[in-house]
Amino acid sequence: MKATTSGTRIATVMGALALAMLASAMPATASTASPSAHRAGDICLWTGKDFSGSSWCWNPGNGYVDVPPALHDNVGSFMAHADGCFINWISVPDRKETRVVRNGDYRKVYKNDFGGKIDAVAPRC
Ligand SMILES: [Ca+2]
Repeated sequence: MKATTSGTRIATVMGALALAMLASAMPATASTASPSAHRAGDICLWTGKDFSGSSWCWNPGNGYVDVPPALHDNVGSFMAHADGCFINWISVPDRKETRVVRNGDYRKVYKNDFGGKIDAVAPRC
């Protein structure tokens, strides 16, 4: 009887593990299928204010990335659904100006601020 009970427990734990794995895999699948430009987990940049104009999204999994030419020193607005870091290179590779970006941060008008300087995005400063 005792053996049966522990066997059931193991099966329950395995079932819970499988569900947890499925749940953690779901957001990635959903975001890949989303037609929206801004997916969960991304930091998206726009050339215009109020999230208008050309846009580009960065994901922490991309690592360090130089922003596309259209957005170089030309970010009008941004929305962050991930933590990251905006970088303005003063002198590569040792002098840079940075801004920490937190999940949930956004700016409708950013060009008059650091958006007019952004060269790259990275997972951390
Ligand atoms: Ca710059």
